[in-house]
Amino acid sequence: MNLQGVIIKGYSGFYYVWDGTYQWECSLRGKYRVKKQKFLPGDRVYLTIIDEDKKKAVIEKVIPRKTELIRPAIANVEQVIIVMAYKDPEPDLWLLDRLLLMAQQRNVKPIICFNKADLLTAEQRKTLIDCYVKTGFPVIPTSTKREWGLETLREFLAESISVFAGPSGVGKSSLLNAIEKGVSLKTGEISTKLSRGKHTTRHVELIHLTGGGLLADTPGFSNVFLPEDLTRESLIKYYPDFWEYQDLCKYKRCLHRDEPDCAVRKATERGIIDMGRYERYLAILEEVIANERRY
Ligand SMILES: Nc1nc2c(ncn2[C@@H]2O[C@H](COP(=O)(O)OP(=O)(O)O)[C@@H](O)[C@H]2O)c(=O)[nH]1
Ligand SMILES: [Mg+2]
Ligand SMILES: [Zn+2]
Repeated sequence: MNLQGVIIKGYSGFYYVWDGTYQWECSLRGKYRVKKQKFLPGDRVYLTIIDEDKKKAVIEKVIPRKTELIRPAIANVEQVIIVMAYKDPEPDLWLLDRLLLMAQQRNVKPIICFNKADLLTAEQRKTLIDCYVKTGFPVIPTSTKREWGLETLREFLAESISVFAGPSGVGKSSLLNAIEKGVSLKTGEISTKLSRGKHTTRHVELIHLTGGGLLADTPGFSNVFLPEDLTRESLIKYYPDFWEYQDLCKYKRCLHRDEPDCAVRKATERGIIDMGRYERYLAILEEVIANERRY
């Protein structure tokens, strides 16, 4: 074993591994072939070089996964870049809140990206993102048309394994192309498969960025199911913008719905907590309670 790297894709019996400088075409050591073990993009592996010039190697060992996303199937994802457009399409804040919840629940760091900043005035943009700035998660306004925010986004992507998420049409592929000039060739295959709508059979590929980091483009989700093990009391764990107030509620097990002396509701009435975030919290809470009854 003389090299360490990350699988960026599997393709017709080979795995392609990025070591930080070079890409290696790898086959599996016999014991893995026998076990018919499946490896995913994002898996960290040890290699033995077979042919230095042709960049061929064998995967000797796989480091246990820290996380595993199912759709897209990628191991060890550290960050999800949740992309919404300021406009065209209108931001889907219901989806955004669900994606924030899912990411945190799976120990993936969420980063919010509002794209198409060129379509709104500075003031209009501020109104939209203010409530998310309050969550404490990074919020990055971008425009691929004007090349705004790309350097900031690059900095967040360096060093990590990240995936894009968000509805289609918000500019995920455009962002990837803007961040990594000349990547369009590499993503061409993905785009054509996408346009045929075959999300599930599509092979997933991580792209190594010049500025560092690995990134996967995804077809985007429009519907996200809530995690089944979410309970009514645990929901607020995923609302950092509410935390300051929850300890001030009269009842220890306050769900911040209609309980007397609820500090979260009061903070909302005073405009400190964003009304929209709170209303969507209430709707998700109802859904969680309905799910609890079902199981
Ligand atoms: N005005 C504007 N349009 C953009 C921007 N980024 C992408 N678009 C356009 O939005 C459309 C959808 O972009 P695409 O990258 O395919 O979105 P995806 O479905 O999320 O991958 C395309 O027509 C892009 O040209 C932007 O920053 N500003
Ligand atoms: Mg796309
Ligand atoms: Zn409360």
